[in-house]
Amino acid sequence: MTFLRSLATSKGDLSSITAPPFILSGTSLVEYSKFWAELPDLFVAPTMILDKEERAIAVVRWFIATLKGQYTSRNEALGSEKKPLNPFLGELFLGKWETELEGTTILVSEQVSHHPPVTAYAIYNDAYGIELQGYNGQKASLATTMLNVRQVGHAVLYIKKFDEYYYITLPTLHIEGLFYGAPYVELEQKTLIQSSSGYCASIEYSGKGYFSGKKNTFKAKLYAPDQSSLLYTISGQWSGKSTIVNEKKKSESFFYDATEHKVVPLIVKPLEQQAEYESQRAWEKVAAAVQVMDYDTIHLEKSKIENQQRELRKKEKEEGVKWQRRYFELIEDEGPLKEVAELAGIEPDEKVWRFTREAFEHSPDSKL
Ligand code: 0T9
Repeated sequence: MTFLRSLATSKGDLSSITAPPFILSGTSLVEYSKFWAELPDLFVAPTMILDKEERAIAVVRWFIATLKGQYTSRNEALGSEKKPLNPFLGELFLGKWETELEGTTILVSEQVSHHPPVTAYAIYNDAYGIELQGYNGQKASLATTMLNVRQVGHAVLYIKKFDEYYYITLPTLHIEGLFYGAPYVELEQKTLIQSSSGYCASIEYSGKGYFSGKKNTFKAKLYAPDQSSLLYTISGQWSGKSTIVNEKKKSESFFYDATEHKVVPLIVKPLEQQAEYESQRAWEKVAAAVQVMDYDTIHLEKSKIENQQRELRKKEKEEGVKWQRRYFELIEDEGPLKEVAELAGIEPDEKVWRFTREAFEHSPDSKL
């Protein structure tokens, strides 16, 4: 009851929710950025496709493939969705994927705002010349049986070889199963993937019994530049199988099977080599206490971090300085991206968080 009441009074700020111990996770939300590239082969695949249209399809395939990790991995690993730790300002999560064919793919994720919480990230593979960056926050509201979560922010995929951008909006989601103490995520509404090449994909989501009787359902439409014609329709389950229909030829073929793809684990430095502001090191004691459900220790160790943060903010105020983000900056979106967003009728954010790669590379943090 306390939990449901705290949900009701959270005023859209999910970080303020007091969840019962069994629903707590020892993982910080800053880690969730890794779900964008746990399938490095699909992440770099578009860089090898010369045809624009085929390339746009490969981008949609990679995007669809990320959803299972993003939205069902906690259920699979822990039995239900868990409440992540609320990252502190400046918290970092760094890592890399090393695979035989794709080489090194790097992840830099940083908590760039605490009130409201915003996480920014960059993921790049130089061998293939591809980079994803983005930022996200959440706005929640409680309905009768579920928690609705709107995502703020967007992601941008850049392919160097073709100097091509893909502007990706984030789906709205809701949490079901709250009353049974077994929460899980379902996606709703849509994602737009607008390419600077003109191609645009609109992906619509639904749960049980909307398009079909199945959970995690989607229907994606890929349009030619200027939305002049519908080229492909892709449908199925993002956590399962999907097929693609060529609208001109009216032929159907296999698109993706999420159950057949194995995620590549991210390599994170051992805790003793991490800086104190790196997520897993900073939350080590809290995470250990969550493991054994020692509520007192969870509370105690969390409070230590919170108090430390309060001290920092106080000091900044006294000295009249602002917290310096480590590797991202908030800038006005005047570049080519603004136009890409407008192609799809997306109202771009006035200011956007962008990765400052030089700053990262000049720091010891880049030694992964
Ligand atoms: C970005 C993702 C996001 C973060 C999570 C809503 C949620 C926090 C945000 C949107 C990632 O790219 C994708 C996946 C899952 C999202 C989380 C699911 C969830 O429940 C939490 C919120 C904060 C809660 O934990 C609410 C508490 C409780 C009702 C659920 C256990």
